[in-house]
Amino acid sequence: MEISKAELASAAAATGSQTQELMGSEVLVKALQAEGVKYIWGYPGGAVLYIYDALYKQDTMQHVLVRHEQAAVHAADGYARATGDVGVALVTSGPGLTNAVTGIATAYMDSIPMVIIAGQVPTPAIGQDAFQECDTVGITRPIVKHNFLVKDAKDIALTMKKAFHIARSGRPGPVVVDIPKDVSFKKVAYHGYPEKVEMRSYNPVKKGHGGQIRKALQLLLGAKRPYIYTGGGVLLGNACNELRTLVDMLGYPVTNTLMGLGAYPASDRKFLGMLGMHGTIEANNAMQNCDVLLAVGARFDDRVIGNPKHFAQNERKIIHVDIDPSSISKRVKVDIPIVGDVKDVLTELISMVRESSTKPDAATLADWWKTIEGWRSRDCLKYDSDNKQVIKPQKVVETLWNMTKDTETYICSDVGQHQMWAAQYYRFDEPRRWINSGGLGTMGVGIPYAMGIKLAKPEAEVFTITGEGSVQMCIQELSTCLQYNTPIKIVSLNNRYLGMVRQWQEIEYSGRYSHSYMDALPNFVKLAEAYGHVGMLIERPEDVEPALREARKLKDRTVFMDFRTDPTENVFPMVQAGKGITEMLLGSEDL
Ligand SMILES: Cc1cc2nc3c(=O)[nH]c(=O)nc-3n(C[C@H](O)[C@H](O)[C@H](O)COP(=O)(O)OP(=O)(O)OC[C@H]3O[C@@H](n4cnc5c(N)ncnc54)[C@H](O)[C@@H]3O)c2cc1C
Ligand SMILES: Cc1ncc(C[n+]2csc(CCOP(=O)(O)OP(=O)(O)O)c2C)c(N)n1
Ligand SMILES: [Mg+2]
Repeated sequence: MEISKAELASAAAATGSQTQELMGSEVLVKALQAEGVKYIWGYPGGAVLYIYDALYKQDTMQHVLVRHEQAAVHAADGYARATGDVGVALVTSGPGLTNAVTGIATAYMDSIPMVIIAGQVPTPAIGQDAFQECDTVGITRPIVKHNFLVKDAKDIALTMKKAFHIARSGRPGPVVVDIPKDVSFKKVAYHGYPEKVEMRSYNPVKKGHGGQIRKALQLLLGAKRPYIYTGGGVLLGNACNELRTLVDMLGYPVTNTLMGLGAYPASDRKFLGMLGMHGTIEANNAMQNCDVLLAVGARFDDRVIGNPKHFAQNERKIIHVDIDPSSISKRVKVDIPIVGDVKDVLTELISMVRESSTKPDAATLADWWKTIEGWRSRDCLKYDSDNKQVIKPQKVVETLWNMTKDTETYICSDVGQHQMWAAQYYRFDEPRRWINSGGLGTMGVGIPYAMGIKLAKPEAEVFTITGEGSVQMCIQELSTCLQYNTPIKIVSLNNRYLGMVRQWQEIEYSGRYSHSYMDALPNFVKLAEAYGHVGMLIERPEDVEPALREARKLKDRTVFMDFRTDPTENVFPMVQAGKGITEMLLGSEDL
């Protein structure tokens, strides 16, 4: 649904100062309108019926009725990741909320700005084991940035203002607002949406400490083997241009985490690829062997540094820029902490580099690059790309990349081997085009992420790279895709295995494939057709490109492509559990 400017203006007028007598649910709708919300993904139930009634009476926001609350949160989360706006989901009390928990935890682990509105039983019934009651605040406390239980309708407007502010400021994250049914029903005087919000105990720092940034500059300019390691924080803080400028000025090598892909253009020579468990040799070796590491909006995840003792064997000075002080020195000891917003800090660093009379030593840097090029020449992502017998999963991703690299394309993924191949073989040159679950690693996000994004970006092509295991976890959303005309393209790398589990069992459990083979898979072509979409079965390597081309031509249709891929293919490089990041398996010859 296209929302006209006039409609948006009328929503904004909701912030006017005239006092109105409104129900709590109507105040909630005004608050959402004033926050500029365009889409809400949700599912109704008894506790939210007044809210749904208020939604019925407005037409500036589109509500999307999903088929499972988990998908409502994932879709709103995907929308938030692609646009940078706060994603909004609405669920009922009890099972509605518990179904949403996986989605909330997924967003929390990746620091995604969201507001989740949950219905609650009426206030007098709370604690009475009422029908569809659950302790929403208690259940969600460990997986939210913050949560609220609104006990009085007069508090709704300010609570919503706080919820949006908390969700999008500082280190972003999901905020749950729990609204009892009587609160949504009660009438209150509405004086307009608050313009400002102040919370004494919540004041995230934006500007980094000038002295610390200067110290960082000195370290960086004096480095012999510098390395810039960046993560999801650069995307969340919209600082990709600043990162690019800094890297160009310094000429230093740069890497991204899985969550940071696209923060720096992958096709640039200074980019060494993703680092970590399935990172490239050059990215991991540079991480281990650098003497000055600039970490920007990245949190030294266990999948990135491998065995911490091995990581600590090499001495290096670490500068860590992060908006969340609790992220700093959490997993590794940092020499120069800089708490602040990545955009502000990089802007200041750039102007200091510009003004500085010291420049990086060209000869030393050239030596470092020579070492790196030596690592890069191993070409660790090489695979059997000419195989004519069986479809190699990497080939599907690479073909897709070649076809779509010059168009506005969003690539979502589920979780498993296919996710890693997508990260390794699709080269992300633009920010916010790679949408996946990193921290929680939630199977099932793929379809909801894609449909959330397609609604916001109707002109863009939206693909989900998935596996036959993951895709079944939210497959019911194919129905939502039809209802709301969000034509997405599903690239299923069907290896008939819970491949990532099978890979671990092959490597770490001596080939004891305990419950990782998926027998009795559905006929995905017929399934897609049953949902009103197009299904394709692709079994031969020579059919990969024509199938993708055909699917892209069907612009207005959701297409499910069931690629039968090599069931025994593994993701390499791989750092095994307990190993250091340079102790990589590079291929089956290492097993
Ligand atoms: C199967 C599987 C395999 C994986 N393998 C890998 C792998 O090989 N390599 C890899 O990298 N990951 C891998 N991951 C992902 C991994 O689990 C983590 O999710 C990821 O490494 C974390 O990325 P990040 O450090 O960029 O942090 P994020 O989770 O993106 O956190 C962002 C950081 O930036 C900070 N921040 C946010 N906003 C700002 C701002 N405005 N200014 C400053 N700071 C800000 C936050 O406080 C936080 O510390 C894998 C996941 C799965 C499911
Ligand atoms: C909800 C959930 N359950 C279990 C897991 C553990 N897990 C990680 S990858 C994986 C296998 C995924 O299989 P599939 O979707 O077919 O992808 P493949 O690895 O074969 O590409 C499993 C079970 C998970 N990440 N999420
Ligand atoms: Mg599989």
